Amino acid sequence: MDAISNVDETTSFFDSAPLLKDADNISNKLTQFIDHNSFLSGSGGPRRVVCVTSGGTTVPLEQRCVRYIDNFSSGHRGATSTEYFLKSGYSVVFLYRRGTCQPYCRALPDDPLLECFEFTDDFCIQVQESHSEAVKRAIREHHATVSGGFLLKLPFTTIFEYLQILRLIATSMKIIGANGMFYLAAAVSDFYVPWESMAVHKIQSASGPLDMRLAQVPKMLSILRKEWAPTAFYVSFKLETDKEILLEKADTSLKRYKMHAVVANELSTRKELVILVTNTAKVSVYRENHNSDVESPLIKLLVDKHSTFINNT
Ligand code: 9Z3
Repeated sequence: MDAISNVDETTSFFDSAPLLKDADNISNKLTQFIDHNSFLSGSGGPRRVVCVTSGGTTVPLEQRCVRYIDNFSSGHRGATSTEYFLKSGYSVVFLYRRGTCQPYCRALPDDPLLECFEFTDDFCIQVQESHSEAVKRAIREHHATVSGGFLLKLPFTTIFEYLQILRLIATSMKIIGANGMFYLAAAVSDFYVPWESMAVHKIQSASGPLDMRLAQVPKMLSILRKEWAPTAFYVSFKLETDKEILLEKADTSLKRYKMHAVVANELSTRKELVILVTNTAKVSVYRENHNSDVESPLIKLLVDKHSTFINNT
């Protein structure tokens, strides 16, 4: 696709998207967050900020949405990576799908409120001994990062919300230049139903089989990289289920969108192995053992690459 038609498609995507509720509030939070962090110093320079995207976007089929198409992602990668970035001295804007995995909550059971707490009488609710270490750690670390102004969490559900918020984040991160990083782990829809051609009410099954045409989501990676925040460091993800095509697709993505790195992963092994693809090498990154996270060595490598990028800029 040529550059002009991508710009046109992007403009029409945003013009026809439903208005983002809370846009002013999100913008204010972002401005405050970036202002606060640009006065802080990190290891050997200004504090770095990374935007971590996490979870899958939905594509509604009706304006008063009953049904939608979803993209697979538990949010584990984004939440875990956020913890490692924070540990490495970054501040994080965490753009996540509502209801998916959250930083510092990985060690908690699925329903922490009901499974971690018990009440002995009507005046006393307490944490069960077996969960107390995990609950303390989650609350302590989460509280420290949020109250220190190092973690800003912004939720999305639909592709429309995701891209509108991503644009707000990118425009506010523009001023921090090379100290900014985008780590795009969210699973983003490739196809969508344009808002103006979408059924308003619940589609009726009595009308027979459903026949619908989906439009292609404009290649936002390209606009993000070139227009919204052109001086930042970019890491995108490539997910495939067929490992024969994974590296070739990652390489194409690296070149087409001028990414600084692409993390290639296969669905079934994504927690054990990722391949970091850059212009100079393809490096396999493994988790150390069953109890460790592949994100630990991955973020270490990316932090180093980001440092080199900053020094060369
Ligand atoms: C990824 O590849 C992530 O690593 C996973 C993480 C979604 C596999 P989980 O959230 O899984 O821990 O369960 N994210 C990117 C997926 C994606 O849709 N990439 C697009 C593509 O491959 C490019 S934006 O075409």
